[in-house]
Amino acid sequence: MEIGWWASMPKVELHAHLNGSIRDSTLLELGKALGEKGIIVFSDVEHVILKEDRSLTEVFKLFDLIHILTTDHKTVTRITKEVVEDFASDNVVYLELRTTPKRNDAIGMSKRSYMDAVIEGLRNVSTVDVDFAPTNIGSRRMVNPAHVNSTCNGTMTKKIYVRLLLSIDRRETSASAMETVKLALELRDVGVVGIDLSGNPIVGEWKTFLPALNFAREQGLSITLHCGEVPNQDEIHAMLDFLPERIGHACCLEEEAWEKLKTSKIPVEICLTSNIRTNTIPAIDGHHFADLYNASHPLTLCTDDSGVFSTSLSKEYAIATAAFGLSRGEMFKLARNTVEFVFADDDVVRELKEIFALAAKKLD
Ligand code: 6MZ
Repeated sequence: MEIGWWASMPKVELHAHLNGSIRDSTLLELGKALGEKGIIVFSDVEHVILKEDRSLTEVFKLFDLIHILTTDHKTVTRITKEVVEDFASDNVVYLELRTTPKRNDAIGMSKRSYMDAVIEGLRNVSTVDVDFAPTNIGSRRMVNPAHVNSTCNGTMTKKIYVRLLLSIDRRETSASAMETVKLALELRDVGVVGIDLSGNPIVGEWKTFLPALNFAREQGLSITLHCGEVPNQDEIHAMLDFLPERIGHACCLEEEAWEKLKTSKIPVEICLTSNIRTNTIPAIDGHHFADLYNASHPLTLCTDDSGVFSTSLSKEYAIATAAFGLSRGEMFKLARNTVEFVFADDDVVRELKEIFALAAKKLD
C-alpha cells in the first residue's frame, strides 16, 4: 500500500466524527484514570477499546463507552486538539470535523459549553496553524509566516483549515435537534458551517428531525445526512428527496433509490474501512465506490472514525487505489475534486485549489 505517498499529498476530510477519531493511547489513558477513581473497570474497557472488528451495533455500544471517558470540558478540549493535530500530520489541509453537542447536567455541561470546549481545543493546537473562522468575521487566527513558507513535497503543511458540523444524534427529540441547529447558528463566526444527522441508524425516525433540518436550511446552513447505513428504503427515499448538500455512506440503496441518487448528483462521503469493519458492506471489491466512480458521481473518501477503525485518510486513499485498480493520477484527481464539496466559503475553496494546483505539479 502506498500510504507514504498519500501521506505526502494534500487531502480534504469531510466526514470525521470527533469522538470516533480519538487516539487509542488517549482512550486508554482516560480509561485508566477513571478505573483508578473506581468509576469503571479498566480491564473491561481496555478489551473493548482494543478490539478490532465490530458490528455496527457494537460500534454504537463503544461510542457510549467513549462518551463516558470523554465527557468533561477539559477532555473534550484535549481530544479536539489531538484529533486536529493528527489529521494535520497526515497532511489533511481542510478538515470538516463533526460532533454532537452534549448536555450533561451532572457536571454543568450544556450543549453550548461542550462546543466552547471544542473551540478551545482548536485554539490549543500547537503543531500547526489552525484557520477555523470565516475570513469576513475578523476573528481569524494569525498564521505564523514561518509556517506558511515551509513546504513539504510541494504543499504547505503547516496550516489546516478546520470547519465544524454539529451532529444531531438520532436518539434526540425534535426539540433537542432544534436546539442544536440554533446553537450552530450562534457559532457561525467560529467556523460552524453545517448540520449532520448521525447516530445508530436503527434508532429514531426521519420525521423527528425534519423541522430542525428545514430550519437549518432556511437559515443557510449546509446539511449532510447519514443515509442508507441500513436498508430502510422509505427513509432513504425521504432523505434523497430532501436534497441534502451531501450524504454519508449510501450503502444499502435498492435500485430505485440508487437511480435517484445518481440523478440527484448529491456528493457521497465514502467510508471504506468503516463499512467493511462494521460489515455494512461484505467485501471491498463489492463496495459501491466502484459503481459511483464509474458513473462519475461526485465522491469523497473519508475516515468516519479514524480511532475506532484504526485508519487515516492516507490509508483510505491507499486502500481505494489498490482495491479499484486506479492510478495515482486518477486518485489525485478525486482528492482534488473534493474541494468542490466543502461547506466553507469561496475564499477557502480558492486557497485549497491553490494548494492542490501546487501539489499537482509534483505528480510526475
Ligand atoms: C452513524 C456515527 C457513526 O459526535 O460524539 N457516529 N453515526 N454511523 C456511524 N458509522 C460507524 N460513527 C460515529 O462522535 C461520535 C458519534 O458520532 C456518530 C454517533 O452518534 C457517535 O455517538 P461525537 O463527537
